Amino acid sequence: MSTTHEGTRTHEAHDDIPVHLSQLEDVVQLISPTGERLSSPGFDPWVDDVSTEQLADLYEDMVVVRRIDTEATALQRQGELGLWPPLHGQEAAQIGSARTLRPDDFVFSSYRENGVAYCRGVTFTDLMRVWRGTAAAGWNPYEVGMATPAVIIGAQTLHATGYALGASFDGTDSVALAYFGDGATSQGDVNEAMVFAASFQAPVVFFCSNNQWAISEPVGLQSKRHLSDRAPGFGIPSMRVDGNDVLAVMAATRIALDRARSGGGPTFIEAVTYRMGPHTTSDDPTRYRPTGELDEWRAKDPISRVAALLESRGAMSDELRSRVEGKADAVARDLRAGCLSIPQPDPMSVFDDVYAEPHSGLERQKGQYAAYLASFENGHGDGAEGGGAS
Ligand SMILES: Cc1ncc(C[n+]2csc(CCOP(=O)(O)OP(=O)(O)O)c2C)c(N)n1
Ligand SMILES: [Mg+2]
Repeated sequence: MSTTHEGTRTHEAHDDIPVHLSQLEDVVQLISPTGERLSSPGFDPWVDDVSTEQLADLYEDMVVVRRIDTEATALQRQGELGLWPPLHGQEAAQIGSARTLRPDDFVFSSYRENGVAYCRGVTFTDLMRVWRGTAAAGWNPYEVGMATPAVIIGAQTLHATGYALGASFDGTDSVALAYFGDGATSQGDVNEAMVFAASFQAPVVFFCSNNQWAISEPVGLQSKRHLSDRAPGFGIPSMRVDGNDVLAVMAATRIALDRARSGGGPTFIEAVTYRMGPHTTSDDPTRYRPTGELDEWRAKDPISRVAALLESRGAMSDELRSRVEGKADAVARDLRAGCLSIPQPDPMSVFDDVYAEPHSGLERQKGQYAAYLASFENGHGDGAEGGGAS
């Protein structure tokens, strides 16, 4: 394997890579799991400017985002959300990458990048809409520079590549960043996007959060090599970083953004992380996850290693702890209030905005649904007095 002066990998053979890939071997790491600042010559210059105060801000972001996740999970368990896809464990991958973006860059994500949405300025109410089942899309993408999440695995990589091409045709240096999972790399769309991006040198960053699982399928089953090794076959340079290390993620994303902005085309980043929770609140990982794996990854927690680094620099004060806790508490309160404030839409509005023009098939379905709703005592089909509560 070789590494360029920028720290990115070229496409030489890797015959020594083990088949079981759920380990942190062969990754770029700038903060060890126990909080030591490690050196990596190709990556250090890209985060030299990150001061201890900024590191504390990244720590705050990660704690807040974990709290968003915990609160949303509680809301789902309390019947206020239909579903929630937890990001617990993936905070550094999301914060480290999203905090490097400019407002005029554009994010295309999967359903799990709720921490990225937080960084882009999506409001808590908007974040909750789809999971509460009250909207098909929660926000206006142009207001925050982030498309609404794709549930169709990998589809957003095509959107990102197209957007990136458009940005370069417009003569801007904005970059599109596509977030997707390890499982998505087996999807046709992702492979097509990489071919297209390489052919036309689109300013797009492919950010793969390898959280070791695609629902119940381990990454080692779908790929016998590191996922980052796939990209060079498309002519796309790649990096494999510790996705639980906020600085390594930040450095890699900055390298990729810089290349894209300066006409160097796409980059693939594999952020090696771990999904500590279930796939969604409908999943039970104890049915397929090997015993001990969770504990193994708990020891590599993205938040505690930054806390340890801050501690070693004498920067982990009671004041910082209470500031961060206060912020997380406030965010959790706002998230809950925002969720509960979302009005129940009129059931018939589900037919709005599906087709540009009305047609007989739609009218027939509307009639059938209206008759179904009318068959309930309150005429709303939800058993609630007046149909308002959920
Ligand atoms: C095209 C398509 N196929 C299958 C699914 C069902 N599905 C939902 S999530 C998922 C696994 C995705 O795994 P990964 O890409 O690793 O992302 P993660 O959920 O781990 O973040 C699958 C197969 C889907 N949503 N879209
Ligand atoms: Mg996955």
